[in-house]
Amino acid sequence: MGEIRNLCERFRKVYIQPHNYPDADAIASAWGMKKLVESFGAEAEIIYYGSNTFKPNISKILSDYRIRMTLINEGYEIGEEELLINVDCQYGAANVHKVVAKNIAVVDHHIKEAMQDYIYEDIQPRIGACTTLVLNYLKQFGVRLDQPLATVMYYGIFMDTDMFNGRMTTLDEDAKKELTALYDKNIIDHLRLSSLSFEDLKIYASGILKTERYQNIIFSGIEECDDNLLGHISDLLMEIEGINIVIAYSQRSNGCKLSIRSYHDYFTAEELVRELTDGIGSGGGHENKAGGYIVKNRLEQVHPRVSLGILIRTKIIDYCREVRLLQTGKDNPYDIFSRDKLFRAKKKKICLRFLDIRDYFKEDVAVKTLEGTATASVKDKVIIGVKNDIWPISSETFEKKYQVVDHKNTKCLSDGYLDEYGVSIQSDSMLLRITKDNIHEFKICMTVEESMVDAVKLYEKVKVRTVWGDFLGKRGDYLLINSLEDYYICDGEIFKQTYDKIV
Ligand SMILES: [Mn+2]
Repeated sequence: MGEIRNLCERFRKVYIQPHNYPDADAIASAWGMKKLVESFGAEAEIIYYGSNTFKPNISKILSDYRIRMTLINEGYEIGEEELLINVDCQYGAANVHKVVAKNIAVVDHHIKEAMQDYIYEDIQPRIGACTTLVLNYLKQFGVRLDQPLATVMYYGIFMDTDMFNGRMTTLDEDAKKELTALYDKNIIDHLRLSSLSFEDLKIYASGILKTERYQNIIFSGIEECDDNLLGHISDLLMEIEGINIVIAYSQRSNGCKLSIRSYHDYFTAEELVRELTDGIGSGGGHENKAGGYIVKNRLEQVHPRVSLGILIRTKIIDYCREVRLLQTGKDNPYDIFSRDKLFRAKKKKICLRFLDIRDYFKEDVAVKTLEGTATASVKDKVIIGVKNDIWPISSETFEKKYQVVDHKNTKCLSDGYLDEYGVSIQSDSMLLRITKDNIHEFKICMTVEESMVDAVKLYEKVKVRTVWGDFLGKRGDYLLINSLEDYYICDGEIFKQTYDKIV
């Protein structure tokens, strides 16, 4: 992340370009990026392609806060000593006008499109709003957030995450929390209460009429509409008696926007959106609400000649039929998986970072990976694994499975795997973020040799309900069994790195 500063300082001028017809997230990202670049002492200008008339809420932001953006035409060119930063989009993609430029950087939260040689790139498709990424840069470089910037950024995240409901990661949650302390509530209330136009009402009505029901699930394909309108529709459909899953989707020029609700006993909205976007888009969210995007090009490559509506229906219905639910302490995995599939596995001697929650917190905490949250108390410890994976463990179990290593310089498997956004542990009053930059400060433990488990490779999706929460295993993951009360899912790749099969 540090290199963005060196980069900006190398150029005479920096142009910041969001996607065409910029929305709230694009504008907030561009404006935040402009302040960042200016804080490095470089000159910055926001350029965009589209129209000079905007929806009322966007117009209000631009005029109230005097955000200057230059409308550009076809064939716009910047110099060789100048830098172009595309935000909330990727150079060469269909939704952004191609500026003739030699030096290109990208900060975006969509799935990576073209293999392009950027001199700097930060593409994080899991993150709900590009604004969240930009906010992290501002924080990292100590740029002071004034109320106008905080308000615009808050609104950017609000709009891009289906009103904080869909596609939120813990990083977006943290950003929201931080901006809430600074923003102008009156402006946000005003914007919130003017996000629909009178014409939207017709789309709303026709969307509701065009729903289809399959048992407990509702599908609704809606014509092109505002993202937040889609959220309103799925919220309303969720209130229908007997329905506990809503899948609402709306076509866009280069894809399809998804808004999902689930109050199903064990399918979360988040896992449904992941299932739908797997390989063809991106998505995220929470237990009850999630959002995502299917990219048209990907869809046509992976599922040629299939109508989107049919694909969505089949995927969801099949998924709800296929997943097997296991509850620790109740379901016996030895009865469910055939004996010849089970094998013994021994934990490799590996070193991982860990921490005692009580060293950092005085109260219960939420242990957050970008993908989900577990809760733990001050008496527990937290192990920092690989691939942004962390989990709480009771001190009792810790004693049995790990031993503390005193040498600060021991090589740890945890160290190379966190990204710059990392993971976090949070209580009501405090936030501890663990990233690749501070991982070395944490204590080290080593797995003890005797740690053996029974394991089975999964060929179907399995969801395990444990005391810590629900965990979903996909094909290729492993179910590891300590006892009938204690079994859990282990990611396929992590299993290979941390266990040896005993033959
Ligand atoms: Mn965006």
